[in-house]
Amino acid sequence: MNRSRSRSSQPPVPRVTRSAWSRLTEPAERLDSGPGPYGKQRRKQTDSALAQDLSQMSMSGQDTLNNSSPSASAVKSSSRGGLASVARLVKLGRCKNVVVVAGAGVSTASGIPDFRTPGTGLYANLEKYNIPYPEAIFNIDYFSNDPQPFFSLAKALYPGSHRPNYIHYFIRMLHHKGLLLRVYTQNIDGLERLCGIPDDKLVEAHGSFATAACHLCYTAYPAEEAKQAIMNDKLPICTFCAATVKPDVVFFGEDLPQKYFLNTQDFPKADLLIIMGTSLQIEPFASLVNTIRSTVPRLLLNRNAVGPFEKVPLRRADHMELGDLEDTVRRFAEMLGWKDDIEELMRSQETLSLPTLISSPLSVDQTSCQSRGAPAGTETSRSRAGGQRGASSGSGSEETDSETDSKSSASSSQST
Ligand code: CNA
Repeated sequence: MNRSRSRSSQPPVPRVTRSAWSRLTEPAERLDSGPGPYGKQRRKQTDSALAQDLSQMSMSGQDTLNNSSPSASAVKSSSRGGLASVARLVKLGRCKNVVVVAGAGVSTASGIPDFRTPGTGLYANLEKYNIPYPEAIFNIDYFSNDPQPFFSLAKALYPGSHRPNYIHYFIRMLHHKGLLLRVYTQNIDGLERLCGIPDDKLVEAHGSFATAACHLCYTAYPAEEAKQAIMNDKLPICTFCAATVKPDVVFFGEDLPQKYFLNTQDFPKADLLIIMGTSLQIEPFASLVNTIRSTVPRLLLNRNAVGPFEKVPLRRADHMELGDLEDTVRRFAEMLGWKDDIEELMRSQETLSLPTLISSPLSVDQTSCQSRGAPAGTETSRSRAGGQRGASSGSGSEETDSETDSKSSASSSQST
């Protein structure tokens, strides 16, 4: 992706840069991370404070996992029926413009570790990358100086070795039912595309591996060639200026893709916001959830309370369901009466579309075992969730659900 060139050929848009923030900051203050004098000041502080932020974040991450603390149990008890209440609203036809905000927790059931889960998160396992602090691996200035840590990590994250899980297909079912206005994902694993969510319904806010460009002059570079170089421990080099090429994953200090700005149209229109598997610690993405109208229900599905859901009492339209995301989403699907539909959708995608995108597909039953780490050959009651597997590239399904074609094309005309 050539962000510089796209800026010159298109109408100017506000510049929003990805940054990390301290969870000790109040949500209202977080809005200052965008353009403007306060945002500028925060951005200046951010890089120099990254190392300090790290200790603040890991401390608070452990706090929120500790459900025995008074605040955690108070928050949990105020979730007002969570799933069931929201399922009722959906069934009553009150939610027809659903926005989903997703994070790395959506893909852990596919075998991809998140960032901050203690023990298994990537940040807890970074010694091997030889970096001074975890965020350095996604810091553009650090990359400019030494791209090796990111490339080592990229080898594990490149799309093609993992497959979508039940949660991805639940999001696609929202689209299939004509209810999905947009999914905003921070994930860079491409699994939303791979499960068949059409491009016009998807905002990959932190970029993806689907394109690549020089990190200095932004000259586009063939993504497949970049992948081959990185996989073979070689540096992809810009043919124009000889600087290092990187996949168009958004680093701290880089602009978010222009498509991200669809949020200014979508969030005022939304009638339900579902927040899934994110710690809401990366700005400006985290503040998106605060831009929805206060009367619109927000549903948090996560292992622990995050962002505005850490406050007691919850906002009156807020609901949350804490626990394993895949379990929660399966229960939600059952309440909605979508269980069979999702299984059918998964079956058809796994047998018809995925094999053309990923080599040597597993059978549906094999994938359900893999996704939860069950021993080989063990049948589980869970249906057809995806899992980790060896594979080649996966660029995403072209398939669009026919019954929502009209809605898709209507919204794609808004897309940039
Ligand atoms: P994060 O900060 O690691 O937070 C993940 C959140 O999900 C945490 O609150 C976890 O408790 C929760 N979680 C994890 N697994 C589960 C589960 N099984 N059930 C319920 N909750 C769960 O990740 P964020 O997405 O908030 O941070 C944003 C970063 C992470 C983005 O910039 C991504 O690029 C980056 N990332 C992406 C991937 C990916 O593409 N799959 C993987 C790792 C990191």
